[in-house]
Amino acid sequence: MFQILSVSVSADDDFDPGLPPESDFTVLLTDEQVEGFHRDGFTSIPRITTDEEIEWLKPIYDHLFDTKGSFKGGYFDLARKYDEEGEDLVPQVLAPDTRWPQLRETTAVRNARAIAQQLMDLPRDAIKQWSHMILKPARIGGELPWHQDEAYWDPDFRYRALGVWVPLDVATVESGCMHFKPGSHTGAVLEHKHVNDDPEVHGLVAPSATNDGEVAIELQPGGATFHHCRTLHRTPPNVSDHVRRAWANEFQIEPVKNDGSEPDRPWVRDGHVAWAKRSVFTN
Ligand SMILES: O=C(O)CCC(=O)C(=O)O
Repeated sequence: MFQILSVSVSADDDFDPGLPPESDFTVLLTDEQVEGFHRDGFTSIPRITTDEEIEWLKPIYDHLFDTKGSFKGGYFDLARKYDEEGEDLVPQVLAPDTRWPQLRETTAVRNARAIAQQLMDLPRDAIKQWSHMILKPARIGGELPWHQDEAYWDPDFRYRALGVWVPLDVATVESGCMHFKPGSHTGAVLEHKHVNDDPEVHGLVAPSATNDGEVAIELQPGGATFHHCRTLHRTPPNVSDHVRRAWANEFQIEPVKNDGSEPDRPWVRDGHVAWAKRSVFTN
């Protein structure tokens, strides 16, 4: 999960996805699943939206990744230096819903928001939503190593946030499904580094995290995982013969300034400097 950074949207093509298919499909978590989320820091459901909506989302998703340019700065590969030439291994599109606000009117987001409210026990207006999409190409999709989403964020603020991750394709261990460390959300934000120890690479890694005790959640398209912003999670490389597309929706309250006692996160500062120097912003 990533804090929204400056991205500007330009509608420089005429692709029009229209409105999402209408559906009254509604899902909430059982008491057991809510309890599991609070105990383990994650839970999952087999379905958050309809097959029809997944089919509506796919051309939007593919268009965003095919064109790369609809968002100035909002497209980059998580596993290598910003805007470096080469084949994309873990490309990401930030805030696709600023380009097509109807993405927020989907069954997936309606159900995800209702479940976020259930898990955070907060009124609807208190919870903000944003989203990003991460693609793992068939056979060559790279890994996203162990990290906590909060490690991406300014340590001077207190957060209440969770991520809802929805695959558009079958997500298995082979294709890069979500893996979680149960209970890790109750601890501190661990020391993180940028991948390759290079602040020009957006992805972070918590070097002290190991795979011991991890839980992999395999899902069919249209299923969903939910995780707390401190839960350690990773996704392995996609070694399958099919693409792994996923849409992550994030729900959070407005961050609140803390008392300054949270340990510094120098990697966040280094990352902001590298982000501001990107050629897409300076040229
Ligand atoms: O899509 C992925 O591979 C990773 C997603 C992730 O880390 C997240 O949604 O927080």
